[in-house]
Amino acid sequence: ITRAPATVAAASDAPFVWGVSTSSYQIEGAAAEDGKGPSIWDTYCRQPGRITDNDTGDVACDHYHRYAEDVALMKALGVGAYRFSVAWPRVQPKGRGAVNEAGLAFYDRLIDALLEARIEPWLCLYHWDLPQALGDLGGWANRDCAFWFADYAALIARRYGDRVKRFATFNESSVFTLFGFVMGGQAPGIADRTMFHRAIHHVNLAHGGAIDVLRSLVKDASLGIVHNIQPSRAATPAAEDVKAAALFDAYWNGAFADPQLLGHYPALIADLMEPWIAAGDIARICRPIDWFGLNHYSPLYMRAFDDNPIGVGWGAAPDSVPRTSFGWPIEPDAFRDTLLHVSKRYGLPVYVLENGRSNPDVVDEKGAVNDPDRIEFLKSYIGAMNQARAAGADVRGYFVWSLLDNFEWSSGFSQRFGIVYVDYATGQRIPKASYHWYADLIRATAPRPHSAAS
Ligand code: GBH
Repeated sequence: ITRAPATVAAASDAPFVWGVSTSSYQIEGAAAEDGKGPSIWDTYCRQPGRITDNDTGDVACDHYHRYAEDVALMKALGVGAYRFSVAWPRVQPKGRGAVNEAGLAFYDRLIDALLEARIEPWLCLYHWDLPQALGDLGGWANRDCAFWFADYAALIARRYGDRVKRFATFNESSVFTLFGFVMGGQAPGIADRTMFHRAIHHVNLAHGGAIDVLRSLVKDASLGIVHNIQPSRAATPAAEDVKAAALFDAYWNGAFADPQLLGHYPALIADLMEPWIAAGDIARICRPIDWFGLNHYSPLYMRAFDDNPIGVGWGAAPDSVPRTSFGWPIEPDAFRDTLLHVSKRYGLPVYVLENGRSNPDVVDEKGAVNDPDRIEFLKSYIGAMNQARAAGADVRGYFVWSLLDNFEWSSGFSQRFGIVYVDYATGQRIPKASYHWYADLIRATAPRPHSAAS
């Protein structure tokens, strides 16, 4: 059989991994089932007006009950890996103390099904659904949270470390701290600069502590962190906007990755962080890890803005830049540049753990979902990734966000990011055209170990 030539040339002999990503609160549902405790997102969604149409993740994709079908979809897709997150309050309802066996058993079933399908599980410990009981104690603004997180990491390591080797500590720490404590739009939804700075530091401590725990408890562990790195550009040439974009860059791109991997806070925020740093903290935070997980969608356009705790707000991209239906700029060149930047700055193998776009997808008369815009987007971004690889970026994998349409945080179910359509009324899954396109790409580029020998 001859296929179109692979669009991906291997930059090295290391096998390149194709995957898909999801997160617990966005797909699982079963928000109060089998002993799961509430998370700060369960609480936040119940505050009227926070979420588009006042949607919640109570049911979402019902993945908690339909995980076997979702694993079958991934198997047919041909992905080698699946990144998911564990809902901390599902396995430890109050975030510390008693564990919930029924919740732990769910991830056993999921992991076993993945292994059976020969899909490598990539387990992320934290994708934003903090147990509400810890939120009540100040959440990430409370330094103790870092140590509760280490205990949770130990629970996960002991339970799944025989079968799971790939672990990430946090997904997009800059996003959940900035949106949660500064910009608005995410739980806990408190605008407070001091809490924000404390949260940054405590998440960093939690990361370092969890890395140590995972390293000591999991044999042959491969450990990483997931950051959303986006160039922060000034929305206008005005000096105050240029300054605002630089400050935002320090928070968004540097406040976590730099201390974790380089051992210091970015210069622009070092003085602000100083009051929260205790002796020995930087050494606790900066622990050796094995890879850098990169989420990337678009560059940022920022401006000076008086009315929030850091004085930086959202600007707009130039009119000439095309956008998704979510309004996000489509700029694959920025992705290429970001991959080169991250690879060089941190010197780690890079895995793209999220990339994709939302689209107003609909089911047509034939029951199919055609999403040519998403295919175009994925083509151009994967093309940009390959340019970065050809230019020397050590990129080892690419995961589409997302396997399924899902609960898009403050936008509720109004934004569809899946390569599989979900009918929320019935739970029915319909693979979109982009799913079939991605399956073909994977088939055309995956290493075929058996054919080489003959
Ligand atoms: C990720 O966050 C999350 O990890 C995931 O849970 C989420 O579902 C997914 O992406 C899709 O949103 O208006 O042009 O300035 C993404 C964080 C932060 C990315 C804001 C885009 C600005 C777009 N996003 N960002 S723009």
